[in-house]
Amino acid sequence: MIKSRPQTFPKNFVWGFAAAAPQIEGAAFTDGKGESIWDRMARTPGKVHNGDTLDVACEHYTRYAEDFKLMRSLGAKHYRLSLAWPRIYPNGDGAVNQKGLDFYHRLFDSMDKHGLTPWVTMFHWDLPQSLETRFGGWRDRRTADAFATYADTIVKTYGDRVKNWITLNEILCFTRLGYGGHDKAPGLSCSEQVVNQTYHTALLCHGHGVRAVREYGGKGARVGLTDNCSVSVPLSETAADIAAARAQFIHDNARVLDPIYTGSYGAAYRKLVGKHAAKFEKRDFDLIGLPTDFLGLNIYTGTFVRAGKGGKPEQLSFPAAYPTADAPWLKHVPQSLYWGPRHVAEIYGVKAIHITENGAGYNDASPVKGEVNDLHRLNLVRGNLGELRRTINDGVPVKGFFLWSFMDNFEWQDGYERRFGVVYCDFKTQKRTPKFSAKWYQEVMKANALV
Ligand code: PNW
Repeated sequence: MIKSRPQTFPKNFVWGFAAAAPQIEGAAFTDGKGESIWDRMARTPGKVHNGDTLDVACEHYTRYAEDFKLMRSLGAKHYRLSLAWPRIYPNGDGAVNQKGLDFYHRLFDSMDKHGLTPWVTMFHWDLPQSLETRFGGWRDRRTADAFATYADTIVKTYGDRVKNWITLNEILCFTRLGYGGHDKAPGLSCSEQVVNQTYHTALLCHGHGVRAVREYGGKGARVGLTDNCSVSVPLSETAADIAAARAQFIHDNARVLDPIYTGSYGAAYRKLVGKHAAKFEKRDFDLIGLPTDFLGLNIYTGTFVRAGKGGKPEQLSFPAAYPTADAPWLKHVPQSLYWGPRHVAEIYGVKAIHITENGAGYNDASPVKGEVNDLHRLNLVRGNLGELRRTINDGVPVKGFFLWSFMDNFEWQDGYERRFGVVYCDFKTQKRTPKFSAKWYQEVMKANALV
């Protein structure tokens, strides 16, 4: 008999689920919540698949207790969620909405009751529409001033019960993909200089988030950014291709990770943006470069890089037959979970990394006899976790993994068709059905090992 060796993860490894307020809460205009740029976008014809809105979503606003019960029954002890800025400041700044603050008190009470530790993202794309209308949203630093007040408020209000803070989710997605002619809200096509300016406003907000946690977070508070860095994977794990992938990584991530970890716009940034650089004030970097406690990485995919002539990095395109999820950008590249963490540890000296999202988007079929067979998702995540374990075993400091997502939800421009949950959500009846992947992930968390 051959006995398999347990493929264990480190002691105290953080296992959990991830989700975000606008994608699950619904109640888009309840209890004084203000309109977000996504509420507006969803009402703009042709912008969101099927004309789907965020109005109802998973009704998590009223069903959170049963959701936490299910989450806990699956064995999770950690949950990454976001707070809705327009619930707390309906106009982004000005008067605070007490009913919004009260909702998250109830939510944290319930999490506490179910033994779930919160990891709170301050901002997950739902910018108050009023800031877009009055200031031009991320194009203008008055949005960072408003964020500073919002961050102070939430850290002061919840700091005694929330110890893990994430400032922003995926700067690229709400800056370039919102203002640079792509498919995220507010759906604008601005100049390259303006796009770089939106990044700069976001970096300022990140800095304010860190500052707020240092000032008001209390004992044991930790803070970091969640970034969806572009992950370059060496075509072969040879010295030349590894060096090329590393050079590509530095180049591709010079708008976000470089300024945060070096405290300036350095050579990599200037080379990347050329004459379209953001305007900034020197003191901005006192905020942007504030030390953080961990880095969150959302990694779903990567690109292959090889060493070309003279070692020059060459990014390879994906052939049509390359295995891909129903989300067309989600190419199956399990090694991205190895190389993403390794690059940030080697290049920026990051000492603690959390995978704050990983998962797979498919147009799953509805339950049959109470079961959802999603072997495609299960096997993809399993392959990813194998590579994550390999990077940990090589000495890369990965401390946690949050599966995206707990249940199917509003998948931005793809509406409700594209499902990322391990729990199936029937959006007509709001019935939740754990898929095969949920039951498998339950065993992984229980064993603290790949099973
Ligand atoms: C993330 N890409 O978005 C977000 O944080 C989630 O809110 C979202 O639901 C999830 O991943 C699935 O899409 C991404 O094009 C969107 O590479 C696009 C990309 C990556 C992440």
